[in-house]
Amino acid sequence: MKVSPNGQLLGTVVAVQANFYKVQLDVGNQEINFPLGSSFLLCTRRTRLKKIGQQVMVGDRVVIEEPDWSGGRGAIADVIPRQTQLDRPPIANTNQILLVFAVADPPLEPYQLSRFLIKAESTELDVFLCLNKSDLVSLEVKEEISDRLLAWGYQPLFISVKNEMNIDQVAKYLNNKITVIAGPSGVGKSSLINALIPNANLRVGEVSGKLARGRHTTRHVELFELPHGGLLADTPGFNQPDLDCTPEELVHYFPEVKQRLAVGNCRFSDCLHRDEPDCVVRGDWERYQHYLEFLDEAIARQTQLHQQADPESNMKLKSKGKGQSQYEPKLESKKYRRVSRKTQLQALQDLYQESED
Ligand SMILES: Nc1nc2c(ncn2[C@@H]2O[C@H](COP(=O)(O)OP(=O)(O)OP(=O)(O)O)[C@@H](O)[C@H]2O)c(=O)[nH]1
Ligand SMILES: [Mg+2]
Ligand SMILES: [Zn+2]
Repeated sequence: MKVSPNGQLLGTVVAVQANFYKVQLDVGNQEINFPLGSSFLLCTRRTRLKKIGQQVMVGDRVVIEEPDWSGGRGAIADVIPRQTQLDRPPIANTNQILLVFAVADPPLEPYQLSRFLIKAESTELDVFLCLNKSDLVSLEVKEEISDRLLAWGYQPLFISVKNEMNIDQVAKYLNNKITVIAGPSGVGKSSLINALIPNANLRVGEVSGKLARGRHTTRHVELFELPHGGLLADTPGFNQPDLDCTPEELVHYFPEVKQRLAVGNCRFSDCLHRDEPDCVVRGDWERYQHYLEFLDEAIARQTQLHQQADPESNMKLKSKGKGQSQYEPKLESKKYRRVSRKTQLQALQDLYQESED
């Protein structure tokens, strides 16, 4: 059992059930004998924390007092400041996103993959792409996919849960991190977690995202402990995540554009990379069409938001013909409001919300 330098007992909240917090204690060298044979304590939250409005969420690092080893109980006395925070699902201290797609069954759809990648990148957490069901396609097909994604700025890891291919590589990547899995329905997310964590026992082969549709209940979130350290959360699959970044932010979520912007600048600092002169982003790269489509969405959403918030909007939608429209400011000052990191993390939260709505 690891005890902090000043003698505190530390752990991580892995599940919240009513007013109880399941806390996994840090494993260290100072042994404390667990009569129950597990390193979990079921904890309550100290009144002091309630008084100061300190919430405790899954993923929180906490200080435990008054452990009752025989009863497996304890009390959370303090919450260590969070590194990151997602509200949907509520998970603190997430380090990275493991995006899982399948090479077949369901078929790999570039547009859908692109959407998930943009959504994941917009959280600003690290993104790692795994392509499952490699057992279903030939080496040539894998090479084709690999070349294509490399041009997008990604190096996917081909895996097969069925053939136990590269599962150890995934495990290595997850080591000692808090990871959230995302991806469409049926690609094998739950199967992968079961392969990584034999006692997770997640249900496989059901369309899990559909079950919660139409309800706004917060999904039960649980972090599963990886055999060699680290925690992993499953999410229900869904097929079309909403993008909610601003038009100006969007381009930054394309790694292949970062390369272009590293060697040159557009003439206008507020270039949206459509038909502006001297634009270094517009051009012959595969996902440019995706960019344009997502941009239209981002513009339409922003316009709608502003109209809702302020009927006498300071923004106006200007039609550019051919079904295109451009969002133009009447007042310069409001256009470039900084978007906080928290707002950006909201994007990942929406990954989950959509499966619940
Ligand atoms: N051929 C093949 N099938 C697989 C592989 N991994 C998983 N499957 C199958 O794919 C189906 C869907 O797997 P799940 O793990 O339930 O998929 P999921 O991503 O959790 O789906 P949702 O919970 O709906 O989001 C199941 O029938 C699995 O047996 C694989 O590597 N190869
Ligand atoms: Mg599942
Ligand atoms: Zn440009």
